[in-house]
Amino acid sequence: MKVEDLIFYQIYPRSFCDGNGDGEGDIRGVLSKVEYLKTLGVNAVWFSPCFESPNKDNGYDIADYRNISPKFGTFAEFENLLRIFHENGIKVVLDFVANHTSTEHEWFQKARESKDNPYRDYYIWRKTPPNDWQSLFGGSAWQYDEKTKEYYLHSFAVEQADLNWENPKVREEMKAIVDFWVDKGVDGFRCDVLDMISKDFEADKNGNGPKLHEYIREIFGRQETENIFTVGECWGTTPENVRLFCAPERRELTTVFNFHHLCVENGRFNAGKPDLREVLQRLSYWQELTQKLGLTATVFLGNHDQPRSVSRFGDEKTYRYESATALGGMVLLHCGVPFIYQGEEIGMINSAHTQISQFRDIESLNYYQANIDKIATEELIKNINANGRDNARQMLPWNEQAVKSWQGDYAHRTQINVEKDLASKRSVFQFYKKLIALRKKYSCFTKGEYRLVELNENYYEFERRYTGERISVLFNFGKRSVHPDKIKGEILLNNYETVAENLQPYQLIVYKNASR
Ligand code: ISL
Repeated sequence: MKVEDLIFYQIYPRSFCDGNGDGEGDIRGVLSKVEYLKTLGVNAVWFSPCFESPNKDNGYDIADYRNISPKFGTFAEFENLLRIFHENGIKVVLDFVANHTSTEHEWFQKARESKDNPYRDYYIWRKTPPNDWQSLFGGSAWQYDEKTKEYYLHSFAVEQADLNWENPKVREEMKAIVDFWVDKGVDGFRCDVLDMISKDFEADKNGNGPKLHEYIREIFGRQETENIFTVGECWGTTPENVRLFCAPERRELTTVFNFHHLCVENGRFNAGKPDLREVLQRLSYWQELTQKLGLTATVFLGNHDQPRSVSRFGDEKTYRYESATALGGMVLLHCGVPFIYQGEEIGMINSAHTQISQFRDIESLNYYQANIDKIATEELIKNINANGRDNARQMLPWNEQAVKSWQGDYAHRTQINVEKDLASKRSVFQFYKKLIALRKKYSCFTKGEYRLVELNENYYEFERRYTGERISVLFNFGKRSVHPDKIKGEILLNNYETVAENLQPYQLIVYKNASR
């Protein structure tokens, strides 16, 4: 399968489907939903980490890279899952967490035993903190370790120690892990915070260091990894380093997740509504740029770290169906590899918690603790409800029956669940299915050129062209109706039943060979 034909669906294993009723997702659950994924039409799945982990950061703190978490299932069950996915034409991409391990990983357990332990240099130790780097989850990134009286670096939780990629042994270990899974038959990797593996102490930067590209080539530029798909999670992307990561002749990555279009809020926990126009403007900029450079882009509006896109960019109250479907159109009709995050296909919205005890995520809990004396509790809860990572981690509601869940049950379950959506006349799932079918039918979506036609306060129009095909996508992203110039053409898709003179709130229309 060619890269441009891939249509991804991200599964967050702990919250996708619980097959044994213990309140956590598992392989049995995933396998019961293969038909669901096939019906939707996706042909690739990215699994967030499903390895052994104490779950301080939900699996992003890996204790054993070669073992499946017993909560998720056995190794044999995983191999079976892989086989079944492949038989059904679905590629499987795993999460590769290369910047850090859990402090429960045996490398770290040994490293912390003594300064001369052979594993000591697998991590980054200093007598005193050499800088004031902060953990992305709050507080200093340097943690004092009593036993050997030195500090180790942890860019995330205290229990996630950063690996020392300067050490060739670490790079050998990482290559062996990649090869282990490639040998098992997985089709690729999503690489967690990949741009952080090379540090730059001199320039005082915890990432994008001078050896970054060299390290990536060392791992993924080999014959063993020639045919796999790789996507690097890279927050600090610039047009120049995106070219370096993705130019095929450099043998680094297939593509990257860059986050410019999602960094539109003023600060991490700001409850204000972001400006969708700004999001689309940035998305459009990166579309044009990757196209100009001949690189593969990714397109996504959510993942397991982001609030629900409908709540964030759409209107979850009055126009949930319209905004969910139109945002789906933004993900599936642009240029590059689309990633649907679980639950988007039924228009899931943010949860509305009222108490801090309902949140689970370490980032949100740390934010709460750090601000409890400065900001009123209601305000803190409002901010976490709007921006916290638990929003994306609610158990996917398959039907309206309440379930036991490590997250607590989804607050909107009776209004929003798969069964109800599928039975509805206004089914978000059915619209996603149509979007995917459209993407598969017209090569201009997979191979075609992207051209921005118009972007103003609440109206976005772009065109995709390939040989004789020309398709226009019109999106009114405001709550007012807008009146684009009269347009004629064959309507391929419309998230309203009618086409009035004005585009209705969150209306998305796709025209073939439109003319004015
Ligand atoms: O989630 C965030 C807020 O939007 C980020 O700060 C996040 O930590 C960053 O996107 C890096 O994410 C990745 O690495 C983390 C892990 O917690 C995230 O779930 C993962 O996607 C550490 O492994």
